[in-house]
Amino acid sequence: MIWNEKIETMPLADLKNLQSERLVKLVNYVYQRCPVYKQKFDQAGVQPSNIKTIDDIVKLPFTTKHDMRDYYPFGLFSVPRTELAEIHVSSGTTGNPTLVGYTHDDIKLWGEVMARAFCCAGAVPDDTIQIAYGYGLFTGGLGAHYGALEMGMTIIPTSSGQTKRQLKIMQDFKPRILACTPSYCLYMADEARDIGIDPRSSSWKIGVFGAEPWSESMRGEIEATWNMLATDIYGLSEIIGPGVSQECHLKTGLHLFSDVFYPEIIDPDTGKPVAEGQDGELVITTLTKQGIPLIRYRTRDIVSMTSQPCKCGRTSPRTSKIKGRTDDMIVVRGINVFPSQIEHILLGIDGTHPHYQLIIDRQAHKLDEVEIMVEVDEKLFSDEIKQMHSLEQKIKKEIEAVLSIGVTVKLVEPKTIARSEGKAKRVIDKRSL
Ligand code: DLL
Repeated sequence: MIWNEKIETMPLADLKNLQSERLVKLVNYVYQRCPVYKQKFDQAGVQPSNIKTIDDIVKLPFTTKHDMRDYYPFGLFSVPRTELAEIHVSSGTTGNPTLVGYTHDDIKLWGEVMARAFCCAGAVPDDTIQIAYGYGLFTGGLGAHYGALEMGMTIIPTSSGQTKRQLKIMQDFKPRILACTPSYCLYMADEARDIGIDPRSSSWKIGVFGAEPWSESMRGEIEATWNMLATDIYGLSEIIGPGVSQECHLKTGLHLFSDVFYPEIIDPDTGKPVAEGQDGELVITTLTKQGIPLIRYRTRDIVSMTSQPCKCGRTSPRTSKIKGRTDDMIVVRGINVFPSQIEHILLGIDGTHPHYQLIIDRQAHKLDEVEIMVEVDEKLFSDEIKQMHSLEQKIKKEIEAVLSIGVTVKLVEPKTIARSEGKAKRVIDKRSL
């Protein structure tokens, strides 16, 4: 089922007209209401009257995470605080957190795009959904909630955590849809087995997983473990929260709701657009948001995009899964490393789990050292030292072949690496860079 048939299957030429119309309105709106945007436009030498179609968007300056922090708390807003219905905060590692706010219409928009996302994954209004994303300042729980409400599903708002209770609720109320982070979904499988529940017998048939990077191999593991369809949902607080893009059952890219979130893919170094299909940084303009509309916001997420039509009938462009972040990329001895590369390797090796952590350190005047902690099967762990050693060497060899740097691999018992009920922490960087 397609939630908003007219918009989601709109011919591309009509979609472009709609985007143009909305962009013209938006630039006038922010120029008049938000002094920060007025100043940014003036400095860039661009006036609202210069923007006539969506193709003119490249004339506008980018907005970055720094702007969100510099003008914290309300500097980037286009409405007075009294018009905000809700605010959310995403915590960063440094400086001010990122504050976002929604007018009542923005909340309606959030419900609309999340309803589109759930339908895209295969949910129908008669479904029951268990929402195990955290409720609170994180946008995952409430965003999913508004979408499920808009669709008319029956909502079980468990939030994250209390895993035994999540499993009991699943068994008692038999929800068909599960929404949570992919790592939490796998964590629940361990817990289920511990208390004698066979994950394959679960009522969850469709998962809407996101908020953190996860590989195709991890999808395979989740689908086989739980006997469900695992779909990817993407979003970020600054743009709306979850609901920017979502995979359909064909799993051939994430449909980006481009009538409201206009995407561009740029070279992060030059800021220039890359050719269709090439990897680059995703930049998004919120075409209809009122509270804190963002113009050409640099997400720092790396994707590729295609505008080829999808067999499901939706016409919006599709992005690949998130391939990394321009900032989460770790540079070790001058080599760019993405945690996802390591996850991919581990999932291809029998006996290992996608629970891993990279510990990066540097002794004074020495080279960076990378230690990779990997959880292995209980059985393997209790096996002979010789076997453990040979598995360690195998992992080491495969990782070194891909990364071209030496690493140390340490096999650890199942459940040694701290689990998260939200986003998993994959990298511990002890270097003081
Ligand atoms: O994580 C919103 C969200 C909630 C999305 C629930 C999906 C489901 P933030 O906390 O602001 O918002 O984090 C946004 O998380 O820029 C990506 O780097 C990463 N991210 C989100 N979804 C995915 C995904 C929410 N499906 C940041 N794959 C984004 C990979 C993702 N990374």
